[in-house]
Amino acid sequence: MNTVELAAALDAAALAGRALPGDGSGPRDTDDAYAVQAALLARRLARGERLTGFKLGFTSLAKMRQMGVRDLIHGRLTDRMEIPDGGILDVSRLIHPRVEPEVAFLLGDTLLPGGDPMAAVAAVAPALEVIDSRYDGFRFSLPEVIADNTSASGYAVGPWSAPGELGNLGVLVELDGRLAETGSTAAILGHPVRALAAAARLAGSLAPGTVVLAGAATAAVPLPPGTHVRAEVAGLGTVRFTTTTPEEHP
Ligand code: OOG
Ligand code: MG
Repeated sequence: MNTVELAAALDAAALAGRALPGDGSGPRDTDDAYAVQAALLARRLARGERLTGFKLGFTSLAKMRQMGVRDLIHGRLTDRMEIPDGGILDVSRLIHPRVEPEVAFLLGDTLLPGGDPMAAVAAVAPALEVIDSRYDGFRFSLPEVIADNTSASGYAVGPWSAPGELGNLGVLVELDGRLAETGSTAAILGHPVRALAAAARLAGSLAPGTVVLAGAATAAVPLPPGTHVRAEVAGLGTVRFTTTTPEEHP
């Protein structure tokens, strides 16, 4: 398949909630893969979605180990992917969603490569990312996951606060009040600010108002229907949402 066909196939899989086989018919290399990702986002923007953010993936060893992939990847966030803090996530059209705890940065100024990336940051917040690979069994090559907008599906951001120390904050995720994963923001490239610097380098420039997700601090957790999810980042606060139950699905 060529770039346009691959983007269309990934888009259709996401809309239908049906996985594609990771059968090697995907993009050949990472350049190819980012071209597919761009074509996929262009389709969605043409349908009325609006870009809201930039995300990094595989910034922690926990995630690299879980997925068997070693390189930093990046994707885009849109307004349609926003989950209100304390709100409901409709999981009826998701394939095999997982959730992971993250740190979010809100840019107050243009973020450019070089210099102190925190100078561009207006606020920070605890965040939850929902990922849902459009590839069967969450198994993919590096080019495939890049083309698939790095498995991005949704994100919730907790209360924004003025940036303070971020280097080694305790992180936890609970499902229905049961502890599912614990970690530290130090798992994110040693310090989440390094993820921000990487975002600047990879994006070239990011506009004020952009949300940057630094990447998961722990492995991702399977996200069933009818579940209350809560993440806490020590010193930053809490973010939560609830997934719909099968009875609520049409
Ligand atoms: C890719 C997404 C990785 C992260 O935070 O590391 C990611 C995947 O795990 O399918 O979002
Ligand atoms: Mg993530």
